[in-house]
Amino acid sequence: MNSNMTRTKALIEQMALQGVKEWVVCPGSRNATFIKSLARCQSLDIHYHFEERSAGYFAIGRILQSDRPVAVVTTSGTAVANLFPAVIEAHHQELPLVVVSADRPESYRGSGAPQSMNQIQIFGEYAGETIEWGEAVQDLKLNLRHPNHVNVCFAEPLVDGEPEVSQIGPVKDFHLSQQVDDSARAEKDLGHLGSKPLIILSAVLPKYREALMELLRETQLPIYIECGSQLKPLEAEWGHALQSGEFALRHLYEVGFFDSIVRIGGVPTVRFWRDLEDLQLPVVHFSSTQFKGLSYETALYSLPTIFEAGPTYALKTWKHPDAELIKKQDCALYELKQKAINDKPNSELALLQNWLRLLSGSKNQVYVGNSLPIRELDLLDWNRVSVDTSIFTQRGMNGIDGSVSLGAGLAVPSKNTWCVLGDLTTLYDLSGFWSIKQRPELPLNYVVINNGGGKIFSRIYDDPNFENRHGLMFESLAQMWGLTYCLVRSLEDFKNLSGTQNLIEICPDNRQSKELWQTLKVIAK
Ligand SMILES: Cc1ncc(C[n+]2csc(CCOP(=O)(O)OP(=O)(O)O)c2C)c(N)n1
Repeated sequence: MNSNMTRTKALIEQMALQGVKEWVVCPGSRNATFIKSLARCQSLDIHYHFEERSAGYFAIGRILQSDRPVAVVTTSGTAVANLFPAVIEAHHQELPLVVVSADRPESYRGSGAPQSMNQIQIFGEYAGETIEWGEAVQDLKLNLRHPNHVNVCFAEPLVDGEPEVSQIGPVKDFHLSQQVDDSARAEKDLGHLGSKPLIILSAVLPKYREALMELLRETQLPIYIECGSQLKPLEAEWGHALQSGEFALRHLYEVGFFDSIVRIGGVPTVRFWRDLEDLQLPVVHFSSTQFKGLSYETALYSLPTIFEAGPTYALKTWKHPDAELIKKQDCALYELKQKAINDKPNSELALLQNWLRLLSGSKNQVYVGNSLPIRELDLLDWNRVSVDTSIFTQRGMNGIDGSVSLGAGLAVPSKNTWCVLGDLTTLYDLSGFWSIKQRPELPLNYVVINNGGGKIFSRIYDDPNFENRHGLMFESLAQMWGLTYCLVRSLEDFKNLSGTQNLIEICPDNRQSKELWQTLKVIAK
């Protein structure tokens, strides 16, 4: 029988063969052999966390940044269950999150013994079949287009020898990618769309960005680009990229400028995407995941299918009859929007617009959280910041959980990372700040838009019970975690920024924000 230490070593080595270079360790006793062994692996990157929910989202941030699988190892019991939200998020973004859960021996299951429960298939359909790492050393087969769950039972004594892993061979190179689908059928489906399609561009994997830029430079179709697409047109390059932002899409539809959609990338954020459920416009997807993000019948193809001759030709040669008119209308809406924002200088949108202007250099990256921040960025001139500024989002489940951690996971030494989050979103993941304590040298800023609760709901319901209103301020939070604090109530306050790791609390004038939303609604009528 192999010792606990030998089985642990074998699993770490097998994971490295599949491309796992980074581990997030959430220590307990049951996973003691991992803690001992991983500490000896010089060629692996190890992070430590005490809270599994945050650790899971931190790992997602690392996956998005590194384009590689990342493992989280936990002790037994509820520790494993706390990874559920991150597993669901990774499932919907098709990210290779690998959960390794230590377990008590099988005979304990259902006995009610401390920290023992049935961990097999705990994540249901979201992590495929649980891989049971048994007594004999096996070949490990992960499916890296999905989250994976590996469960390892350990009998006592848990640490039954010296850690055997001192060196792991070269970790396998790994890049996320997709297969090509039937391109002739995709070309045919494009042909069946209406005569005036709109392209909606959402998140795309880094490996496809360049080729997609190339293709879209030549299309004559109007393109709505989401801030999280990671693609930025240079102004002169893409004449057909809409500038006016998400608030104008419904208007452009209603005046008859498009009658169908070509979606490229992840499931879009834009409000108009939800409107499609009523409008039932025909859609052809070139998707980065298996998800359509719509409940009605539409045609779905993998993203690389768009680069096959048929679909590429169709998109490059399609003449949109209203191309020039759209451009004119889009410019007019853009000007009206800018004027409305400038008229309310202390509104949430105007303050965010000023923050965007701080990103003029090339050494920045942004993570934008759900609720209003992502909608607001989509409305602003995010595409005018430097072309090198990547914008990341968390669009699998549109959750407000785990965002502090995910942003910390994205941080790198070579770029200034900015995480733009709502106040409740920040409060949701307070333990997420633990991750930055381990990496105090990384340039990282949390921009917390404190509008006193879940203000997105005030745009839908006239009822404060939805909002969890509060009067909390974030200065003492910054102090607790050693972040430099800066309070922003007006444009001038941005001048007070300093420090390597900052918490910038933006307190907008809620009355101005509300009036601005009303004005924008009128403009887009
Ligand atoms: C995990 C999770 N719980 C609840 C929700 C529902 N929800 C959507 S937005 C929101 C409020 C967010 O408030 P805040 O972070 O302050 O941002 P704001 O709305 O003010 O922009 C809530 C609770 C969700 N999306 N995800």
